[in-house]
Amino acid sequence: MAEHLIDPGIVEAHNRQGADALAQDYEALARTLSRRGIDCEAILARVSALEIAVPSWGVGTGGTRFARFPGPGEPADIFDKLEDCAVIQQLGRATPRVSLHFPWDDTAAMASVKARGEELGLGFDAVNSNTFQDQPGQKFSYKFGSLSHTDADVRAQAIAHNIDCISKGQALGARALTIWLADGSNFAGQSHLAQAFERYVESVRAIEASLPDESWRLLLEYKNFEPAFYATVVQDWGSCLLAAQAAGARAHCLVDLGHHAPSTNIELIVARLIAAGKLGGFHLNDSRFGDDDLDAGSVDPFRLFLVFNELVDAEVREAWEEAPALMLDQSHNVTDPIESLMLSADAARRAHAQALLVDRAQLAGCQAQNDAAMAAETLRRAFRTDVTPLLAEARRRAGGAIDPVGAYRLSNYRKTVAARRPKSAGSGGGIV
Ligand code: RM4
Ligand code: MN
Ligand code: MN
Repeated sequence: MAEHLIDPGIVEAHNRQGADALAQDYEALARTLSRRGIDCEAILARVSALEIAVPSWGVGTGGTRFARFPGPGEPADIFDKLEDCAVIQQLGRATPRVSLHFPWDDTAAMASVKARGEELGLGFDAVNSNTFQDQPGQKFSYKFGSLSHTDADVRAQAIAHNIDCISKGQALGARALTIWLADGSNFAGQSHLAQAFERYVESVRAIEASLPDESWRLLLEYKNFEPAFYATVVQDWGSCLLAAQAAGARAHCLVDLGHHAPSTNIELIVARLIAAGKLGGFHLNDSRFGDDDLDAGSVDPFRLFLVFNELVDAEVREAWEEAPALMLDQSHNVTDPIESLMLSADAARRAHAQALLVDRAQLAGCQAQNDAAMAAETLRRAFRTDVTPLLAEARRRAGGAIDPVGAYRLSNYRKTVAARRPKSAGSGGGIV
């Protein structure tokens, strides 16, 4: 039995208030779906099984490059972060695992992190390495790159850090390492475009070879720009796919929704990576411009739905051996991170539910007949279905809150932790 940080009595009382309305709304939805030949209970079972990992770095207040405005009761270390993640899971019941970032989550008490997770009912998802910042006492600087650096000693240091992350992940029971590489250049001619990529591939090949066993995966991110603005070594899904193919069977691509130019057709990229057998996972978030790291589905829920539509389609076609891992990756500046992460997990489940409602036979028929209008309408019909009662019912049955944000606010959790956690300092900007 997991330790509950929010008094279950508060959640129960709050649920009692919403129970009648939910029962009526769920029944109405079940009737609507049944008219469309869909069993609401079957969709509920599928949605309840969808698990999304929470990023440890997401529970702190991030910021922009210009400033960070800390919130009250921010987590000071990984143990505080686990508590916040446990609250997200207690109320939302969609996020049973946490994704750690090293060295941000390093602690002298590393051995007890797993045990604390277990007490709180949390497991561990992909671990993340960090060669985009220099750490105190580090021998070589990453100012001019890490895994793709011109100097073999710097590359060796970055590879060793990644291997260290793998062993930390092993101790936690994780089964994947995610690498986001900041390497790139700011001036034409600064870096040899082909050779930098070759060096990166050689480095990730060494890391893939260090994975403990066949169950492990190496997840490679790509990002179109930033912090390098002229050329980024792994700037797009094509580069990422080339690297994953060269690095070995356990290397896969990770699609961070925020790592594309505006208006990029991300669901098409998803379809291509599935076809190549190299879609390893997602960092879900939303954006208007680039790596904005806004709450998933907050700007463009239809795009999130279209991504999940590709995933459901691939599953129906049995297009993969292992489903891609779903993780959130976001940064908060003006919201309480706990609320934002609960809402993002809910948005992912909503998109999944809507995608499960797509009439695939009808869609295939429209496509075969080149009936563009009805094909689009088939998708929109699923997207327009309000599955809110289904998501709430899934949480209620799993012991969570019908309305997680409402229950969270009622609990005064943030105020309680603010009283005992040290006040976090503001800063001149930074990502997390
Ligand atoms: C990057 C990338 C990585 C994350 C860092 C914090 O933009 O998305 O996944 O580790 O941010
Ligand atoms: Mn990411
Ligand atoms: Mn990012």
